[in-house]
Amino acid sequence: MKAAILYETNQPLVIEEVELDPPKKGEVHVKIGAAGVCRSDLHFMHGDAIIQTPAILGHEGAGTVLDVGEGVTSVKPGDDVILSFVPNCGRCPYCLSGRANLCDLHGATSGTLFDGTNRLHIGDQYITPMGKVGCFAQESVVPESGCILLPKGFPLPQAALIGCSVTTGVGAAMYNAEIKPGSTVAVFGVGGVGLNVIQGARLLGASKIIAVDIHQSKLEFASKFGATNTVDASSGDSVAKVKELTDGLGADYTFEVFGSSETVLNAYHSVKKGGQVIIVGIAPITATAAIDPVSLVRFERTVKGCYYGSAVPSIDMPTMVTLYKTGQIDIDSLITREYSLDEINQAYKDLDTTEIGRGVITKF
Ligand code: CND
Ligand code: ZN
Repeated sequence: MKAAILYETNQPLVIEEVELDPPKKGEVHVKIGAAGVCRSDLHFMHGDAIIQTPAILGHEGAGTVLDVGEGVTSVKPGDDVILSFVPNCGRCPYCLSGRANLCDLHGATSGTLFDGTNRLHIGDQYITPMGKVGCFAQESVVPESGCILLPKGFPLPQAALIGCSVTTGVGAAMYNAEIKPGSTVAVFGVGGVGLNVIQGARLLGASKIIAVDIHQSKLEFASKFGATNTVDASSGDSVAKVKELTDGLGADYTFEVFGSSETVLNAYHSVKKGGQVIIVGIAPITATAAIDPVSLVRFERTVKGCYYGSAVPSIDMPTMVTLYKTGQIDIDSLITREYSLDEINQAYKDLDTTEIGRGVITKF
């Protein structure tokens, strides 16, 4: 089958034929139908995050089950599924305490499937599937717990986005921050994930939702998803502007959804006393952010990390499906560009420019 392979950082992905072994016990063979263009993949391409190469990136995907390994009971050939990039073991302390997004076994076996081996190779050379998904490919073999069953006929591009940006963004507002109705929110970075934080905040009844970005086109687009105010961070002091829009207090909740020291600090300094700062963006591995402990204490601020929307994929992704089907979240308008797998390098160039919304690979 055909896949886009990362051999070296800062080099284009290479489209190549790859061998995919059949699913083993507890695994599922999926034909990829759609794969979202998320910034997390770009971090690996730039060397801002580390993955064993060669690797197949792509963690925001959906597809159709082709075949199942021994013991698989929750899906069968022909079923459409969302792929979770944190398949979970169901037995570790995190899974057992309702925090499947932090599954220990998933972390301990990162770079391989749960049994420590890989199904992807070119000859003797094994290839790493990002997040046990690796959906920048025609097919993938994933753990059963990485397959979230979809209702019949659900569109796969929209399903793919539920596989990361929707659950990550809406989940950050809903499950991590648990935004209270009437409160004020500022979102730093309104790309694919940030727009979903905005629609999550709107859904939970935030009274003011301030979109902060460096591109005017992105700020205008954010209004479609519920942003009530915008701050252009490309000029001037975005912290001062957020404060001005919140009666000098700062917002009740600020979300960092780009991934840099600068935006983390801006989100921190824009939150009001007693407020919450939720960090969603993945900063480069070498990044640090110097937060002064005195303001943390005296202003009783809370800084929280949020991975995968603090969601339990098997329970909360079906909730996202329902929110979409009932018109409470808009995924259709998020999808602004469609590509073929062959165009993947262009798709990532577009992500890094002023293009609004989310790109999705729909032709493999
Ligand atoms: P995308 O590139 O679509 O959005 C990032 C946005 O940030 C863009 O609109 C930029 O213009 C904007 N931006 C850049 N610099 C600034 C700045 N100084 N101030 C304000 N805005 C700025 O990326 P994405 O939405 O796909 O991903 C966003 C981050 O979220 C990224 O770091 C990604 O790796 C991370 C993420 C995290 C998780 C998780 O589980 N926590 C899951 N998926 C993605
Ligand atoms: Zn993502």
